[in-house]
Amino acid sequence: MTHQRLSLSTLAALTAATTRPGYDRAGVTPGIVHLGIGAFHRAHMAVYVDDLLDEDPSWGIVGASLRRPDTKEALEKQDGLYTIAVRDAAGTHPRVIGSILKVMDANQERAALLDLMASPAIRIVSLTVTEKGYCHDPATGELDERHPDIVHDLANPGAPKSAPGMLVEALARRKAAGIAPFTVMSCDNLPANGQTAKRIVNRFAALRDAELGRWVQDVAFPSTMVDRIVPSTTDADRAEVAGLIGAEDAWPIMTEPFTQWVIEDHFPAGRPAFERAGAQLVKDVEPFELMKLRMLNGAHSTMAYLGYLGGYEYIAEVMGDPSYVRLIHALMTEEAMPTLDMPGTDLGAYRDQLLERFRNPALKHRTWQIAMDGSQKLPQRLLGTIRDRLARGQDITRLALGVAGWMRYVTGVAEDGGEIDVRDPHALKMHAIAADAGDDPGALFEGLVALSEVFGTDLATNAPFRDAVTGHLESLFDHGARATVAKVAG
Ligand code: CS2
Repeated sequence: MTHQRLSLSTLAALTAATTRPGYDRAGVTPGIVHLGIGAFHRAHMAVYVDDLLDEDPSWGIVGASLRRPDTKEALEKQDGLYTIAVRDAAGTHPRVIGSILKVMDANQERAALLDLMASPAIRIVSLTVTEKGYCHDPATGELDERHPDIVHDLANPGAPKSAPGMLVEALARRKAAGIAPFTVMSCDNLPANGQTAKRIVNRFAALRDAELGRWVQDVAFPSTMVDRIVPSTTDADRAEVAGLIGAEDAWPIMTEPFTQWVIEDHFPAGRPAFERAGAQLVKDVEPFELMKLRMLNGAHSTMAYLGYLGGYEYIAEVMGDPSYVRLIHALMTEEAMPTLDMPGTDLGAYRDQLLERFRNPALKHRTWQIAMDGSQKLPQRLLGTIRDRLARGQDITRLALGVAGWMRYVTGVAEDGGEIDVRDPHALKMHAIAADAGDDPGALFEGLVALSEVFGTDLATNAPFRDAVTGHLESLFDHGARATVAKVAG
């Protein structure tokens, strides 16, 4: 059956099973610009804002895509509307979200986007630009001043390409017009994401001009911990959503029931009442970020590399293998949890809830998707935990297996000799390192730890770390991922 396209004019005709915006969309005005309008933002923050627009319609979102125009092209035809399909074993529940008023292509509409960001109505600029969008050195957290986009933006400050360049140009325009700054809210999966954004934006502004640098020091950068699992949407998902809502949606989002958002309450220019939509507003987000990165994401990346190598396409399949479950259970319980300082939080219950979420049979979350950009993810997911434990002379067996899984994965050669499509900013460099090392675990280790922006010099020269990782690598080359996981998990 062919359906009409989802839009404001077809909203009333959607199936009764579809939840729709509970406010008058025509009365919503922009208060937030969001940079990096990917699937995650649309499954997370845009939903919280959608819950609040009935109370205050001045917080609509204008999204900006920094890289690809596909979201803009799809949502333009749908008046910004799209479906989130919330899936679990019990079924799929569709909800149409209306909080995104429009999407702008930062490359095509740079001037108009900067004008909007500089206008007084915009009080928050939020970000999901991924780890690499910060143009920083993940090991030190400092701006990478040699990054080609940063070099470009410092030479052409009025026509920036990078997220730091866009933020600083918009802030410079506000300063020139006598308009108070917006709050910058990072929603990326980085530790101390607000601090990181602040460090990078402040440095970029100071490099542009000392006075601007001083003015930008007063901008607020609250940190946030964000959590919702969002696999990429497939054509089969689109077909299912069309049937469920009774309209064609080119850009739906598939996600899980669980959602969590912990926000540092520091918004001098005001904010929506996020707590009314279920967000936790706290003084210090950092313990929550560490808990999520080290437990959820640390386990996720470990399952992604070792699962992919072991022939598992989806996380739920990995969870069907008892050795892998024992491995990540022990990784979280024995190695990650003792490094966390979370008085009042039941970490065992948090872990058990994560295991349940990973088991969600309806969520087709590919190991390959999570495996992407490992060089940017490893530091906060596994290496920080490893550092803390090594400093106390503690065991790192399972964490080191996660790292060895990554090293084996980025060789680009699967266990059956086929090619792995490694997506990573360092993919080419890593390919060359692996080609030089052949199947010599020691050489592969030495080549990869020389990526100092990932490992720092401390880990590169740490003997217990080297011994643990190369021991696992040897087993991965000789016996494969499934046998190695079974051996380590016991
Ligand atoms: C995943 C995360 O793709 C990945 O690297 O580990 O995107 C994960 O699904 C989210 O952080 C969950 O909040």
